[in-house]
Amino acid sequence: MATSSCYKGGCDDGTLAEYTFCVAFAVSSFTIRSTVFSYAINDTQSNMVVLELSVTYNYKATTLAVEDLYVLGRWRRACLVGVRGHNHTIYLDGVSLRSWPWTTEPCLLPGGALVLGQDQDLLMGGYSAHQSFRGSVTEMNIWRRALTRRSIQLLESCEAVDAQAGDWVSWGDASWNPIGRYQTSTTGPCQATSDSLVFFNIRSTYKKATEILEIMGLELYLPRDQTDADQLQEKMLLYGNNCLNDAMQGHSVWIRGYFNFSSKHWQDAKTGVRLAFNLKRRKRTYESSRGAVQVGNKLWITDSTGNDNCFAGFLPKKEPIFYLRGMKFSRLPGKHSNAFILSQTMSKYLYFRGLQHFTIEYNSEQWILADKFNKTLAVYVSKGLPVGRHSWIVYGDERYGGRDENLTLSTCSPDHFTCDDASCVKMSHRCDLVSDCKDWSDERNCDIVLAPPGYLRSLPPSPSLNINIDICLDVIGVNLREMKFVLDLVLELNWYDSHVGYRNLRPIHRSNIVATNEDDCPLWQPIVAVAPTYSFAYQKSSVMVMRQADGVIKGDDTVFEGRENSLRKMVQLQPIVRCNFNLLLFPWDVQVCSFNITVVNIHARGMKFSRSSRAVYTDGLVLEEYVLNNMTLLLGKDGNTAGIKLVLQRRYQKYLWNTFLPSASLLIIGYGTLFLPVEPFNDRGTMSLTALLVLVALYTDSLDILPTIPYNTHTDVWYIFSIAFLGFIIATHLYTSTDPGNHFGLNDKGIRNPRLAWSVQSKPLPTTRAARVLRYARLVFAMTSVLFLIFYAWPIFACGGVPKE
Ligand SMILES: [Ca+2]
Repeated sequence: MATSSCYKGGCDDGTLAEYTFCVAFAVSSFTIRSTVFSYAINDTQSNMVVLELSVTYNYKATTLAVEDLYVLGRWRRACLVGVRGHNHTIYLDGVSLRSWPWTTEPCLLPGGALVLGQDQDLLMGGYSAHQSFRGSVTEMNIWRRALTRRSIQLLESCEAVDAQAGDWVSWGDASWNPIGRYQTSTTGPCQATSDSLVFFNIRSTYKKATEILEIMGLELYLPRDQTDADQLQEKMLLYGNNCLNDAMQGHSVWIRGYFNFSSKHWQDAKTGVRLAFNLKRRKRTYESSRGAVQVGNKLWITDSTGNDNCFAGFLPKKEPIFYLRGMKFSRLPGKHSNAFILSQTMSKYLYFRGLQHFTIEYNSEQWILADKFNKTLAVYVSKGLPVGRHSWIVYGDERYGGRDENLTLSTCSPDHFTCDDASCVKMSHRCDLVSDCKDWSDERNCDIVLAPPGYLRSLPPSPSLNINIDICLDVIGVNLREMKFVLDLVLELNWYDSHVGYRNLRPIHRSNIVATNEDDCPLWQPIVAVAPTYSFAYQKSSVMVMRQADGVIKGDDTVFEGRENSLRKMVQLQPIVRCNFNLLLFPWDVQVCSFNITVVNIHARGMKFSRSSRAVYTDGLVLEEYVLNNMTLLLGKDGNTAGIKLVLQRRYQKYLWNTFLPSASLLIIGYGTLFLPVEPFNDRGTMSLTALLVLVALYTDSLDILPTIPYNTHTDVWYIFSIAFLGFIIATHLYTSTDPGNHFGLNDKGIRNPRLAWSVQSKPLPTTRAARVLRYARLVFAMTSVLFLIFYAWPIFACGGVPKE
């Protein structure tokens, strides 16, 4: 590619203005690098362009995802196209793999050499066997122009016969001087593929045959001409010992065609297209349901699709790759060593040709996986096909002989699950509670937990475990007399168990249930108790896994790490919590109640509750007597204990209406008697006495709602004051009484007569004096009330109702 003068489309500095380089190649076996081509220049750096198992360009070891570049024997065509000032683009099989700008990263400097089949770092840098290409190379052409994408696709489709020769270097015209061992051949990407027919010595219905072939990436065979039909017949006679059919007087095989009696032609059963040639038909051919044809002695007839016949498949040009998976200890070292291509020749019935020297061959009713030294690695005993999930005898260490292992052989890509019948479903559909495989195998073995052998579920996962606890509280009952609460607690505990893994977690965590019962859980889980009652009563729990990180596909499952995906236990429990009420300020009291939630099956030192733990309660939670004012979560000194402090404010409004308002009214009535006329005494005395009696009755009633306590509450104080207040009013009335039976009366001079004090007064007291006493009494009682109210209300406001602890 060295240029010293300008050419059409060239330029002064010697670089190409436009170029296209194409080569077709097929790998026959691999070396370490298996370089297809490289461009060497005279500097110390690496190649500018290398196409090998990975594709590297411009010094940078950029690996392009060319997975099936590895398929042995498959023809590929690589093209490198450059336009100065624009891009270099590399194509594989007509598809653009990667582009990079010409200007910023110059490529194909002048003075270099394009080397086929070698990675040559330096111009004339010698050859290395482990970097050599082993396979076929053809149609290497170089153009002085950039072929369009369409032209490259035409090359790929083998349609552009005229345009195949390069206008600068032409494969057909150039003289070549090959070095090393080689041989010339006439095959190429545009020559007809030789063995695309695969015959199966297995009898099945027409429908089943098409299904088996579809799963294997093949189509039911349809002869294109008499040669194809003869080849099918030949293979059937060679391998089809199961295909002898008495009714047909010979071998029988399904093909994808049928005889149309109206047009008197054979037709493609799939597309309905008339075949280019007519198969020889047996005389007694009868009209039958369309879709199937049989052959015996080279004569063809239609057959009922419900009958069992052998079948043949058509291998597409891009052969399906089968992967053998599931070996516990890989006996297939190296990348792509588990990849195989289905093959059949006249000397070998079905066999799977490995991309790296391994083979799976059928031999006396068993399938044998062998390495290149013909050493048996695994055996599957069956007359049927080895595709799908089967129990193989895997030979590892010879001392122990074979061991049964479930292996899969299918065309499924690594992100797909292989159903038992070898069909593929997306890995995200594995264990998603919908059957996607026809045999439901994607929903089998869906246990979530992967615990290592010897896992102890009684042992906490870590000596220093961090548990996040979220508490949601509701109170469903209060017993005021016994000072007990019945709580409804919903606890959400989250922790990580790094010893275990999980399989096929679903995005919705509710579906990842590990256990719905404490006894069934295969993993360690925190067991909680509420102290001080240690009540386990009415407890329900479930454990689930939260999918928080992405999983890794391992074999048949997507595996998630225990240290990245937390476990969650939901516990609903209804403990009865006792709370020692301080009723000194009743009904203005505020109660503080506490209880603890303890994880009992872990060492207190080892555990701690996470700082992000929370406690919430139903907003505006109103209990019978109280309003829940506040709830605090206290993460205690003992790591495994979380304290809950509740602040309950008594709803005193009720007492205002049924205690204080009536009693205050009675006080006002009693006080009002001081304003009544002095005469008659009966009115004042009766009224105040009645008020006193009603007050006492009220007080007695109020005692019933409270527990028995050894001290007086604020309500008691109120009542005692009220009773005393009324008592003194009555006493005042008695004192001022003019009733003759009043022994406390005063004489007409207003001086107590000791002799007459206990005797009946014949003359009433002068009104003026009694009125004066009552006037003083009004003042004294009013002042006493005000003073009492001040002293009564002071602790309520001063302490906010919370008793000092
Ligand atoms: Ca599914």
